[in-house]
Amino acid sequence: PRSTSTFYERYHRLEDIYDWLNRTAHDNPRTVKTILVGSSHEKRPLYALKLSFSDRPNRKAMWIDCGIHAREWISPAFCLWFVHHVSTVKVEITDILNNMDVYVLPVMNPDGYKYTWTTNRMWRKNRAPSHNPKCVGVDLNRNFDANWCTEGALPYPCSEIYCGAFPESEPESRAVADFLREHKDSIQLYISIHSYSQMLLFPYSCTVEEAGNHNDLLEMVQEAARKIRTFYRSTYKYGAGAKTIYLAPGGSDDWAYDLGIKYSFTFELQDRGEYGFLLPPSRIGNACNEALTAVKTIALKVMEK
Ligand code: ING
Ligand code: ZN
Repeated sequence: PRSTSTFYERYHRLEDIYDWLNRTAHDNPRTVKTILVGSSHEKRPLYALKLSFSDRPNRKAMWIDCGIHAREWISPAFCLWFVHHVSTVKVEITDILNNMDVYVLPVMNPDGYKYTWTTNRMWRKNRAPSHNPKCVGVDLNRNFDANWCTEGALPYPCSEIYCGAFPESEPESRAVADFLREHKDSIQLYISIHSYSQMLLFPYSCTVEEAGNHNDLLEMVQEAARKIRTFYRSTYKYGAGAKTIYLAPGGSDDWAYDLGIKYSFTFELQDRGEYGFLLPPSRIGNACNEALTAVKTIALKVMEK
């Protein structure tokens, strides 16, 4: 086995991810652009990359966000892995990029991510203060306007699943929601990357009701899970969020779905609990390749629709 790991097989502190963003845009001026979509509670910029192999305006597009939850380090690692994979041009991904632009937000919760490197590795929420100085942070994946703050979220700032004062109360979730609203006519596919538990989820998580195109969505994740099993011998569960993982209102994928992005997913990457959020760097490559297989499989199926 190789003893050295590449940049993409390591976890990176926030400053290094910002440097990487700049470098990536600078080194690929024709295909990669940085977009400032907003800023965090502590005023850190939220940068997305737009990957495009064409100058035609109003192209179809997909959106991927990572790092909504601070401690899920494999998630930003995947966004970097994905951008690297796309910009070093592999065959199937070219088919996808020839048909759609891709927006990638590598760290949706930079304040929380920073905090996991400096202070508390297991931090989940953002870093917004509340009226109680002991209780900090809103769960950004409970802050979207999808059955907001009903069962599966809590209205208490001390809770790990605090929904915030009102839907989109947080600058991080509002920035993403604003961007998706502005681009909803072009964006056909939304994917949010989390960990852990190896699941490919789709709406709804905020209710046990079935989405209108449930069978389409099911077929897509089923095929993706099948490919992951074949190529990597890993098992991924799949299905509607509420029935596969747990009831959880205010999630980004449910909100994006109701906005009109009818192919909307949340992936839970490795592992199934052995290391949990502390997935060793030696597993980054495998975890990211599995997720990449799922993204490609689903994007190709969306293109056929
Ligand atoms: N899981 C997600 C969470 O926010 C989820 C599950 C998916 C909730 C889709 C809502 C919508 O709890 C993790 N690991 O964060
Ligand atoms: Zn998460």
